Amino acid sequence: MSLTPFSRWPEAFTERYREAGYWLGKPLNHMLEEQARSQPDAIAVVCGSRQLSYAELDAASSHFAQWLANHGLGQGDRALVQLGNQAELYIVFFALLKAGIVPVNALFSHNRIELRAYAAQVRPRLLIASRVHALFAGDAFLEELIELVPELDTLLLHDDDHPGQRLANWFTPAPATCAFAPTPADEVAFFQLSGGSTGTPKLIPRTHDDYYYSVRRSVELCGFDRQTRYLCALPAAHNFPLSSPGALGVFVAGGQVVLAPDPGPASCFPLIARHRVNVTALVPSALSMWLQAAPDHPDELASLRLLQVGGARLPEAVARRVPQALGCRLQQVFGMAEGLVNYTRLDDDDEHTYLTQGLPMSPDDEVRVVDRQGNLLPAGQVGALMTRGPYTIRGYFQSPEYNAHAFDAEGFYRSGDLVRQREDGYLEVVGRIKDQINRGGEKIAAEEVENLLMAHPDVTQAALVSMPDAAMGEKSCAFIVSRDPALRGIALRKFLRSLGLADYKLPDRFERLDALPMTAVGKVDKNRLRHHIAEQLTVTE
Ligand code: OOB
Repeated sequence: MSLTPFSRWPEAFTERYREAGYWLGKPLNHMLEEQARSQPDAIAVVCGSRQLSYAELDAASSHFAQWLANHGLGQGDRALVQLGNQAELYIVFFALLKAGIVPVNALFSHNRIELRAYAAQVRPRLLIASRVHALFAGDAFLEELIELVPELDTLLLHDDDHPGQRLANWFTPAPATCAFAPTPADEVAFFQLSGGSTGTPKLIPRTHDDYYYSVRRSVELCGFDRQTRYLCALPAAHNFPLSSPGALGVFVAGGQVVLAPDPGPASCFPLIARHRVNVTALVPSALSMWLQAAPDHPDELASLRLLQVGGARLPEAVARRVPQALGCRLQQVFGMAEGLVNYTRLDDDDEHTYLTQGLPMSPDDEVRVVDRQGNLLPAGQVGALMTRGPYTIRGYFQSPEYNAHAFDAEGFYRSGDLVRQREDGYLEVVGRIKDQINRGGEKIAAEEVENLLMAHPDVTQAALVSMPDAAMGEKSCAFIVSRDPALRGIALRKFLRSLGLADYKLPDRFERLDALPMTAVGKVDKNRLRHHIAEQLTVTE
């Protein structure tokens, strides 16, 4: 059975990262086993009225791993998982790691198009999904997936209304008939999802070694310990609440994860008060909602000590309001599922905390800021960010052509962000060159939506650009050239929905043009389109 292929780090780097103590040669489930040994009865996860101790989380995931092994699944197999913010997500994640099965954790907001794209790439033998999700309420989409991936032979559906299909049934002891083991630590453990800028979403292979290091280093920098009570309010499978330091950081430190169904104040504030939560992570658009709601809830946030904000640009004025309004410290986090994560440090002065997006977390993170020709720029100048290091991938999964320009010959990843690096190494994110919309932290690849719009029989040209939005930071606007003068935005939204595109990728606004403006080199002039819509918004406001 062959393991999941990926672009490895060259030998010299591998040796260096091992010698430096970054890569331990231990699988990610090691963190859980350590806690189950040293403090079995401590609460690891709180989810609604349920609580799971470390011993319970460890046992449930081992039982499920055994069940999977008994069913002939193990090393070399891959799984497609779609679960929301619930304890099962962690049990399933650790079970798959223990059994050596490599999962893709799709977001709960993902729809047919995204799941089909992931399934087509990883060819899963196992699907774990929820009947609560509209996609899996009936069997039509399951059949579609099986047609696409005939090797998909084990389907586990989480359904609280039907006891036979409760995932919990697989978390109870199974007869130990088959052996199971995680993949070797320097092999792929699971896939992260990229925001991407291309037609099909790219998958990010993360090894145990690199991911475990990024989590341990994050824990160190963010001061997580056994007293940490972390509210997971963002989608739990996303890299930020999973690993920066996120839930895995809490498990490394031996603290407690409290799951929230969504990041809204109405869900989160009562949970913070009830479980005396002291740290959480938000995207800037959620923070704005919290700042609005906080004055009406003076006591509920009393336990909060640290608020991490990242995923999208945080305006300085909003950043500065955090301590007063929420009674806690702010930490800015600028990260990417491909690897590199930057943090402002807990003892940074106001200038760094409010004006920068932090410093790379590892001494071995290599950062370059380059001009259009790829020349290195001196500190203080704005350019494109490139990076490599002990937890930054060397290539996307099975994408040789795309990798050829996403990575340079020395293995540096081109993140597509425009940054300024200060003399002291701190980064400021000032913009982006990748063709992406960052809608309140959710990333939309322009090309993916444009291709789908062009599939409409009456659309001849389409361009998706960002437009400013007070609540979300950015929203998306689709410029359309159509042969049918009566074609409406509402019909196009309906069309995209019928294709099965995730809701957050549906354009927020449509504009009709007779032709798209072009640049001198014959590309669609998106700068002009962005200016056009921004101006129109100022006029109408
Ligand atoms: C996080 O990861 P992704 O993969 O969803 O998105 C990465 C991209 C970055 O390349 C950048 O364009 C943007 O999101 N971004 C920020 C930012 N943090 C991320 N832009 C401005 N300011 C920030 N603070 O978003 C992610 C992964 C781990 C930790 C935190 C965020």
